[in-house]
Amino acid sequence: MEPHTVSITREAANGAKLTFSTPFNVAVPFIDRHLAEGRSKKTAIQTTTGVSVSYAALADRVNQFGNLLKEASVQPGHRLLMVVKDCAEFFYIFWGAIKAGVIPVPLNTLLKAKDYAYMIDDSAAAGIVWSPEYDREVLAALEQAEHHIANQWRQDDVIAMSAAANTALKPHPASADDDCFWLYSSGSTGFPKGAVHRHRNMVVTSQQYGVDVLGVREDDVCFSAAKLFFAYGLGNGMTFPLWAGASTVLAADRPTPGMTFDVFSRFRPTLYFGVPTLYAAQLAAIDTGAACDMRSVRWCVSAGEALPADIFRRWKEKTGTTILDGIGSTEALHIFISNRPDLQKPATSGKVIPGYEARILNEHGSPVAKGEAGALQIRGSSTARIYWNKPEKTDETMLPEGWLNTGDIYRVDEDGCYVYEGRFDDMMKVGGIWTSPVEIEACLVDHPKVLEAAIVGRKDNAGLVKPEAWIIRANGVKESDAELQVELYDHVKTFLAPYKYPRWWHFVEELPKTATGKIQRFRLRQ
Ligand code: 3UK
Repeated sequence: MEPHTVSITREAANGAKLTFSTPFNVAVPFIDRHLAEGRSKKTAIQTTTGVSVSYAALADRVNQFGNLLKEASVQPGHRLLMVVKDCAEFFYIFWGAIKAGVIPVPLNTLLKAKDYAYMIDDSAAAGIVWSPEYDREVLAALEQAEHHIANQWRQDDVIAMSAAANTALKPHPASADDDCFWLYSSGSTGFPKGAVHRHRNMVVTSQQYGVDVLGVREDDVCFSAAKLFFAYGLGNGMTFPLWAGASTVLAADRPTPGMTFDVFSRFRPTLYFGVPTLYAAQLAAIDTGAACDMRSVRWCVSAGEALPADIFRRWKEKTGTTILDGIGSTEALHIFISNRPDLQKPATSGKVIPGYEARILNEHGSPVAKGEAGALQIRGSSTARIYWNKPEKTDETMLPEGWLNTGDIYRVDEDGCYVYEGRFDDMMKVGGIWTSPVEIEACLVDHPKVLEAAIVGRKDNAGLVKPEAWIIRANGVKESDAELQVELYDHVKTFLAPYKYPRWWHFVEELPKTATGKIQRFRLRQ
């Protein structure tokens, strides 16, 4: 095989079989291949701020950024943290790093200084790039962290510097199984875990889900409301279109109904990727008269949390398009069980995607009886190798023989469709993003007027989970419930990512506890 290539053969039952050359650097098939295949002039990226980037320009900018890393002595295997908004430069930085053998680590741009400080220390990164929008939290994190990052680059400066670099770069001779990039996943204790992904993993998800399930093709225009720093957005908005030689539309601003409707009419995307909370907000906007023209869209996709059947039906009725719900995870990189263009069952996650296997186990580790709920494990060739520096968490999640413990409770219904039944831990998905009750509780208890706090997930009117707070006031606190609520709301908004604030507040005299003093969240939920 030619270096840095993938061969795809078909197996009737198992979908595509992928074989990788040695050496293999995944930047070559995702970026450089398109020049050899005649797509130099084709638009790879459009942005809502009017930027348009061809495949040829993309390849040049990727090489320049890779060369800049070499000039700065960032070595193969070193980590490069990215706190970068959705923009063309995200691609140059991410792929330039990979091509040079450096490990890019895109971080959630909604986080706060203490979160970034943790990741700086955990990754011991050699470099960090951030968009100017995140100056405040990133600069504070660089102050707080113990690890000193040698290369601290504001996005605009480093991109300007790289414009002087050579536009030719030899790919670092990695192999398909080598570490390629990381994505942090939130832990139930509030400490994020860096999932270490290999060079082959983005090829596997782009082919097995992107091409073989969704049917992404060269003339598609992808638009992901979920940002690139999520595994979901990274696939939707970057690797799927690049794999197919298609194009993507990037928007840096917050995904609101207005912003997305504007993108639909200006850019005419053919594939749209959202999360249930946004579909619910878009439907509410349509109900109050907002114009949403979806005629260009072939399929809509939903992931991150379960899509309520009611949203599926109303969306189809109001927009004429179908939402394909699928479950994916940061650890699996993308969707592994999904509804499909030729099979949709609302209120289920659909069926296992060819190329993945799934099993549902009971508390003794044996397969459950037909139709019973249990622990969902999956196996496939896109799953993360380990969590960085977390051997115990790795052992709980990355199991022998390639099985991945999802932490989800699932059952299989009479049609063979997978039905989501909840989580084993107390983790919640809020707007499709992991939220730890422990982290919100710790933040509330830090406030001098709070003695104890408990957070549970509660469903709102659309059937989507949001945090609900139960608070015991500290001794002598005189404020009314309403006054205290405002104060605590401001406190949480200051110290935690914006989606983590409680939507309902209760001030109580005591909290239900176990004999060992652990809060019984399940009793508060009832
Ligand atoms: C939950 C779902 C029911 C489930 C993701 C698509 O969400 C993604 O990754 P995360 O690491 O979270 C994974 C967890 O989220 N979940 C996701 N999708 C669904 N539950 N129905 C769904 N459709 O608990 C899962 O374990 O943030 C989604 C692609 C890539 C992703 N990383």
